[in-house]
Amino acid sequence: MGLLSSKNFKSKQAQILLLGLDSAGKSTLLYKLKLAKDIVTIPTIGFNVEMIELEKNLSLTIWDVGGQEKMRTLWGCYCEGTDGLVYVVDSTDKQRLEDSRREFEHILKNEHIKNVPVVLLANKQDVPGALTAEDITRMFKVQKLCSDRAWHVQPCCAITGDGLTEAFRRLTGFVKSHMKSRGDTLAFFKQN
Ligand code: G3D
Ligand code: MG
Repeated sequence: MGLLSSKNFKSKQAQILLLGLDSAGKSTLLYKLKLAKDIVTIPTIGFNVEMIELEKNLSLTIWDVGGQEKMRTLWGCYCEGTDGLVYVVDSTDKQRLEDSRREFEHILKNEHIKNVPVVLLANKQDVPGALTAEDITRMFKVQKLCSDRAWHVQPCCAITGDGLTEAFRRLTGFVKSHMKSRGDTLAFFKQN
């Protein structure tokens, strides 16, 4: 059993897009959540997909899309039908921080994820000198870029799992509200 239960009850499905530059720690955290153990990751070619049940009535299908330069051009193709975005940042990779920020800004402009909630993970907090969640929030201009949606920046360590449960619980809360408000809007349009 993982940190979070992965049993598949009859429940609502939410599609979660897990993005970030290559080596940010996406696959490590996905399997930490799923299996609660460390695994040796290999660079993701294409994508990994896992289903995780956080709460009885909502299961998350998490799409872990490769972050190498070539794959980034395809991120937009995975956006349709997304209910939540998790964006992972390697808080120690100061050289590529601007690349990561630029990709983040770019993906937020995708029409399919307009208003979709975002959880940004400031990963690798176990490494001395890592930028803090506050640093990342400021450098990524999250407040400004995400002013049209619910967002949260979470410090974490994908290897130990620290911060992951909290991050995904926040995400679940956001996603439920988002799905509900979208459902309410759809119901409104059906009625009128
Ligand atoms: P990706 O899926 O985003 O491309 P991976 O990234 O999950 O494959 O991780 C890339 C490397 O970062 C891996 O190391 C992994 O162990 C390491 N990593 C992931 N999360 C953390 C973390 O929180 N802390 C530290 N210190 N390392 C982390 P290797 O050496 O296998 O390349
Ligand atoms: Mg990977």
